[in-house]
Amino acid sequence: MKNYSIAKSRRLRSTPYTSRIEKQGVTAYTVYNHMLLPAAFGSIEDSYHHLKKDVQVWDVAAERQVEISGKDSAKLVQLMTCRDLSKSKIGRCYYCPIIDDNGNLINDPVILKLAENKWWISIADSDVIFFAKGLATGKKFDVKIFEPNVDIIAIQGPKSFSLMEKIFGKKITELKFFGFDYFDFKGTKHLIARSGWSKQGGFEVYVENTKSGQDLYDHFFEIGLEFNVKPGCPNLIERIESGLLSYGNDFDNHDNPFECGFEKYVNLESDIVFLGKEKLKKIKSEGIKRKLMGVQIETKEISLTGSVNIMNIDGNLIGDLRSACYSPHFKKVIGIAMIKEPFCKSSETGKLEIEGKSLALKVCELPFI
Ligand code: THG
Repeated sequence: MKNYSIAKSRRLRSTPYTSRIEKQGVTAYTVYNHMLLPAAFGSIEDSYHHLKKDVQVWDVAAERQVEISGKDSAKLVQLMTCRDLSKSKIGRCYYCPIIDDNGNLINDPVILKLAENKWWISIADSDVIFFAKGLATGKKFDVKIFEPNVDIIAIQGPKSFSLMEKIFGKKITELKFFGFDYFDFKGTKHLIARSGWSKQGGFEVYVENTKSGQDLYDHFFEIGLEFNVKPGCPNLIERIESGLLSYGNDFDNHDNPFECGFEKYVNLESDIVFLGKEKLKKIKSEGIKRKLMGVQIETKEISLTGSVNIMNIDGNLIGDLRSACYSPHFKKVIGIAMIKEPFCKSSETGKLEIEGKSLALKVCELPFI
């Protein structure tokens, strides 16, 4: 397949680390929240092996924040998500489906509770800020909503703990998963969370002071030499094997949280008020008609640019493939697909056609590993 370069412009925002990753050899970009998000530093498979063994530093500034503050901020944040945040604590992150009035997904951010009346919604790729502003206006809520200058650096991989300890001290290793606190780097405080879009362990630094963040970015590579640190980015193979879902790829505004395996983040029993609650109750009582599943495909390479229909032996449509990659672990292509009932069960078989070739596949549970 021919590759094309990306045409940069003001609309396609750079990050404070763009010049650095370009010196370090970024080879592909994707666009996320109207911003450059690195997608490869050479071979994705080499990067996958390195991420599972050592430590990587990622420019994930494209994970933008929607800051909501003010008297009605907790009410507005709760109105947007089906996850019960009534017992949420300051200093914690919460993975929260954002739901519209049809009970469909708008985004799947990490929400940080910074203070009783101050929240950051760390968004996936859709314009949550306009949804929030529309709701606030309609409901006459007393809130302030804007996108702050926050540019996340993620430190991911098993050696991220040693690297972070060397820079920030022992205290950082005591952070619990999805907890955050403030840590000093050369006189500047940074919010650091134990989180990140890989299952290899790691941290995310929410950089507000750009200059200090850039110094810290460089410092990671000086201090990290002994841990074989490398620049990286969210890795397609690692995230599919781990079952980390991607808004816009695996699901979008045509899908509901039950279909996407988010039921543990849906709270219909408590008396919280959120958009789409009645719709979700109805969907739950009627039962879903399709679900995101894993698939294993009998081939060694794939490159998806959109959905691909999945048929069964009788030639009936049973679902669509939404993401896929070659998995070094399974030694075949694996993918994430929306599969219709009654076909969404392990060991169901099917086929799909790519570039005129018919490939056999097997349905399986998520996550793969
Ligand atoms: N970090 C931050 N912001 C983000 C992402 C991130 N915004 C965009 C995107 N990623 C949002 N999507 C996800 C998807 C999964 C997770 C985080 C963000 C995740 N899930 C864990 C899991 O599935 O095991 C834990 C979920 C839980 O609390 O149960 O980490 O990566 N800042």
